Amino acid sequence: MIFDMDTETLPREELEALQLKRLQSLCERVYANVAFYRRAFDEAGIKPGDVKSLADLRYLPFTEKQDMRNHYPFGLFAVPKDNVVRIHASSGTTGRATVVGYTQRDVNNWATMMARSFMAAGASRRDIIHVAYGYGLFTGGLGAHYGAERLGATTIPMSGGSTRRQVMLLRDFGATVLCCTPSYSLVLYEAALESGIDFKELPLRVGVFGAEPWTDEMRRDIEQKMGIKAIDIYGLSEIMGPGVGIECIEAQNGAHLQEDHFLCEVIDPVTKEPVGPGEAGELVITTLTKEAQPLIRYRTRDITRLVKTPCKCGRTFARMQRVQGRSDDMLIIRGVNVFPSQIESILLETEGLTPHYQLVVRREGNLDTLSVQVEVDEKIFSDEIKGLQRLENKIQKNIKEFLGVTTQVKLVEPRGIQRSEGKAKRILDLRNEGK
Ligand code: DLL
Repeated sequence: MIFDMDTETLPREELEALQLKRLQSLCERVYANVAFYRRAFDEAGIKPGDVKSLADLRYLPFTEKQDMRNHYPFGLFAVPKDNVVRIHASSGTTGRATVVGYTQRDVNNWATMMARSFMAAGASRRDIIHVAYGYGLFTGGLGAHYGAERLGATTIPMSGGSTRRQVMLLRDFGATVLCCTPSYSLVLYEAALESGIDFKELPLRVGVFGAEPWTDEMRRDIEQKMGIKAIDIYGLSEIMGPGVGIECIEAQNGAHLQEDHFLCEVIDPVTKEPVGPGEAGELVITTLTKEAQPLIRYRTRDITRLVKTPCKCGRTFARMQRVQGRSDDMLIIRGVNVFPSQIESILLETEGLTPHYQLVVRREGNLDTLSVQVEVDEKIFSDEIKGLQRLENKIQKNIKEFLGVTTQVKLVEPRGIQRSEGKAKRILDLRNEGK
């Protein structure tokens, strides 16, 4: 089923006409109301009236995370502060937090986009939606919450943490849809097993999982263990929060981007020029309808590809392929570029390994080295040492063969890798610690 049938299936020419109209009005708005953009347009020698077609987008200035930090906290608002009804912020482990503001209309649009997303994931008002994304400044919890209510579903505002209690309530309330990070779904699964609860016997049928990169191999593992359909949801706080894009349950093949609200491009992160159709690069998003804090050509750092071919669900919105990783997370190991997700795919194809892993990067002399720590399952763990060493060598060889990087693989006992209640920390970077 489709929540906004007319909009989500708009023929592409009509969609593009709508996007152009919205882009033109956006340019007028930011030029008139945001000093940062007025200056950026002036420096680029562009006036809002110069935007005559969507192809003119490429002449507009980019916005980077650093620009948001430089104007911390409210310097990029395009409306008076009194019109802002909500603030979110991303934690920012390094540097200042990135702040995002919303007007009432922004919050309403977001709720609608999340309701669309739930419906694309196969949910309806008859569902019980358990929201285990964190509530607070993080956009996951409240974003999913408002969308679930807009859909008319029964919403459980669980937030993250208290894992054992979550599992009990999942069972007792009979949740049919679970929202959390893919890595946390596995933590819930383990906790359930320990409490003698089998997810396959619960009414749960869909997981709406995102906020961190994950692979199709990880999806298969989750679906098979939990007996659910696992749907990929994409979003980022700077642009809105969860629901910028979501896979449909019919195809489970790339997240449909909400193109009536977001204009999406893929660029080469080095030359900053658009890549060819279907090629991989950095996703860049322009918010077409955001009032409080609109952004022009925001560089997400997420590496993906856009697919515009028709989808069997009937939606015409383009699909972004799974995020390969953030350009910031790309490791360069002895000259070879590698994303954690590529290692994850190889690990999960190997029998006896669990989806719990961490990559440790160190510096030796001038070179970065990578060690892969991955948990084995109970069965393998009871093997003799020789067997474990053989397995380590086999994984090392596979990684070398498929990705061309030399790694050191270390098998870890079951539960030896730290669990997270939100985004999993896949990379432990010890390069600056002199180790
Ligand atoms: O993670 C918003 C969100 C909440 C999305 C719940 C989905 C579900 P931030 O904390 O600002 O916002 O982090 C955004 O997380 O730029 C990506 O690098 C990554 N990310 C988000 N969703 C996915 C996904 C939320 N489905 C950053 N696949 C983004 C891969 C994702 N990476």
